Amino acid sequence: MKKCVKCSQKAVVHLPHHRLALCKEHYVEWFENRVEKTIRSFRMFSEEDRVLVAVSGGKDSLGVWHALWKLGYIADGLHINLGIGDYSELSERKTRAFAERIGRELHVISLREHIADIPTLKDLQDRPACSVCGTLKRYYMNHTAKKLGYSVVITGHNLDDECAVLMGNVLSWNLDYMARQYPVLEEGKGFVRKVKPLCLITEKESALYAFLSNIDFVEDECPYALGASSIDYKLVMASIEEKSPGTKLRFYSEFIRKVRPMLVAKQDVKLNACRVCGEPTTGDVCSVCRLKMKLQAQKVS
Ligand code: Q46
Ligand code: ZN
Ligand code: ZN
Repeated sequence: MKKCVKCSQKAVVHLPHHRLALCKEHYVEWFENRVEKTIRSFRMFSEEDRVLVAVSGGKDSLGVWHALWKLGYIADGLHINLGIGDYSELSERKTRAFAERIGRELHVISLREHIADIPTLKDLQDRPACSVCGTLKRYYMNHTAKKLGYSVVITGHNLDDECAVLMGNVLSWNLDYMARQYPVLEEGKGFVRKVKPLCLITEKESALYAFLSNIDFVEDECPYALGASSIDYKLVMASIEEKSPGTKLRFYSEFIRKVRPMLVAKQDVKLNACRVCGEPTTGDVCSVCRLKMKLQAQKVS
């Protein structure tokens, strides 16, 4: 029987890549310390910032909100209801219940009221649901945070998510996207700052924290998640990790340390304010306003 390295009680968690065995209480403490250290080492935000957590109802976003609450940070939540049938209804319900449990304010917006639900937009666009969904989530996170006076948006992206994105970008050598992959996306040019305090925490570690903290999260995957290429990349990374613990952490953190600084120096993206809504865009009218126009044209015809 493995013993906790901190207190010698029975260990419930074994983290081979950190060479750690921990009991429940010390695992929760380890996780929260790691979140705190990540926030500090990347200077994600300070006490003057007003912080908004983007919460989907899944383990990662509710977990990071819970950890921030335990660490004494004041952070409110933002839930975007995507209008994906029962999945979205359950996600909103669990997010509302969690906000009540920790006594923090939750803002809820519905895509159906702002533009249209994801199934409708997916049909309109003939693009994968996740691509239009990702664009809209980024847009409304930024737009809502600015409107409500928050200076920082926190997302629950974990190490597995970051590795999958990095692998996708490496496989197509998308240097512009690689240059933008960092745990902190600075504010400016119409964007609020966006940060990822779970970027050094694996999906398994995050799930375990949620479970041990009795967080009631949505366990079902979004029905559109199947078939996303990120799932294939995650499976590949998982099998390498199994044989060589620590590979994910090395792949991501060494990219951040060694490769990204070389790419950033070459980046120069010009952004304008969208002619219709004022949000940042590389063109004249942003992709969300173009989507709205397309929807309007479809209604008229
Ligand atoms: S919610 Fe949206 Fe995800 Fe569903 S449609 Fe794809 S991106 S899978 S995190
Ligand atoms: Zn212990
Ligand atoms: Zn616009």
